[in-house]
Amino acid sequence: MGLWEAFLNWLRSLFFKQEMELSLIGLQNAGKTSLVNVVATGGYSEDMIPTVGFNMKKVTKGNVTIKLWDLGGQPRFRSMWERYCRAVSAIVYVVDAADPDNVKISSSELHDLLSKPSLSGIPLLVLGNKIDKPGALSKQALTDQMDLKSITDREVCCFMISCKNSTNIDSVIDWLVKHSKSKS
Ligand SMILES: Nc1nc2c(ncn2[C@@H]2O[C@H](COP(=O)(O)OP(=O)(O)O)[C@@H](O)[C@H]2O)c(=O)[nH]1
Ligand SMILES: [Mg+2]
Repeated sequence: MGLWEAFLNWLRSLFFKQEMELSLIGLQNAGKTSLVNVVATGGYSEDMIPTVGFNMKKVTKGNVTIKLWDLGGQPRFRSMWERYCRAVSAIVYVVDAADPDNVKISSSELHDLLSKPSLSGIPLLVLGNKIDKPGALSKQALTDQMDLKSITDREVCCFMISCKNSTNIDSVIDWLVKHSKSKS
């Protein structure tokens, strides 16, 4: 095992000791499932939330619970997001940075979600994924197009990542560890 892989594994082991509930959200195809896999390297148990038409999964490992769902195309169920998002330690929002046509939709979905009063103050981590692909947006361009600077009611952080190449996954895990409740 290389030094880098050993370091990532150490970060992972820290992460799964934390007591944490987080929401992982984004448009379909953004890379949410890939992110869970690359953070966990397997071993998650998955439960579908048994709500008709509401495509949400709940994955649990150790003390960490991740509620994960695809946004877009389900406006009828939007009132439910709020209930599932409430009281999480952090909202992680994944965007396909190599699909500029979708960034606008992704942005409006995000701002829509954040406008829910019960979600105010919950820290937000925005991840521009697929930076291994040619034509992927820069961090600056993504920040501008997602209008992240306009979000002032909470802590906002943005990383550019590649689930495929494990780029910046260490920064993601590190941020999550810092935003979890430490177990007493
Ligand atoms: N090139 C590249 N493809 C990725 C990356 N992350 C995910 N994908 C691909 O994007 C597609 C959608 O990923 P998935 O995790 O299923 O997205 P989800 O719908 O948000 O859960 C799949 O074909 C993945 O293999 C990445 O970092 N780079
Ligand atoms: Mg998925």
